[in-house]
Amino acid sequence: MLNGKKILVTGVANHRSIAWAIAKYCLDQGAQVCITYQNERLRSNAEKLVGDLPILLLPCDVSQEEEVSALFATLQKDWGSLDGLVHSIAFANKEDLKGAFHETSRAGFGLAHDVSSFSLVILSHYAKPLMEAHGGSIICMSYLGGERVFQNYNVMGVAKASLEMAAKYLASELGPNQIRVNIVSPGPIRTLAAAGIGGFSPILDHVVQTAPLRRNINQEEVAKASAFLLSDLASGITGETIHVDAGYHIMGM
Ligand code: 1JT
Repeated sequence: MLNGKKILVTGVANHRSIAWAIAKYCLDQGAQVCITYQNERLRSNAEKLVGDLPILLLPCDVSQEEEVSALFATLQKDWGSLDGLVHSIAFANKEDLKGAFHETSRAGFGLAHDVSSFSLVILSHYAKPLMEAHGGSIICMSYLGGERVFQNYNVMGVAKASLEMAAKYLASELGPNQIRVNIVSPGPIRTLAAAGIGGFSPILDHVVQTAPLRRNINQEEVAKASAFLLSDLASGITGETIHVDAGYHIMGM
């Protein structure tokens, strides 16, 4: 499905990461894959995951512009071009994911938006020159909390709304260069991001009771939808959101 495509995957923290499932699936589908790790602390983790798989491993903290430009300089040198970019990065302070949203600090609000939304803009900016000769596909991970209000999701919901609109402005602007930009919106999954959330189990249980498929979804299902959007099967699709959520988002009462 992705034979010969060169795909950059950001946001691999550990074996549970959505980004890791996407990287492995792309590799299985014949792509050349590069994953990034945020800092030295997470480097050995990433190295162990990669093991002897043919995956390129490079550092990139998206909050540091020099690291983003260095990453794409290396990809330009090693690969010469890029077909796919996967944005699977989000961060908010723990205290901003509970209690009252109106108590979010200016710094916490800025941090969540910088890491979770602006990072798509800066990565796309640097990816554009590597993609524009042959076109490309950019995807990002959102959550329904960016469209509807969920208790405790708070500042991340506002940051996901920002991420989704950033993806649509990018889709409009990069479309003339045959670069597509789409959004994947998974249902809740137990990953490192969810580990910090007190009371995550009731969220998963509620999906089982409510979603049309009466179950939760897993990382591999997100990876399959992502691979579709990265592939030429989705050549006519841009600015779109695919909910990989067992249908949860269609339900009212
Ligand atoms: C972050 C975290 C982004 C958790 C996230 C996230 N996107 C989805 N989740 C899981 C989640 C969390 C809550 C929720 C539903 C799903 C934590 C670290 C920062 C980035 O509430 C309905 C709170």
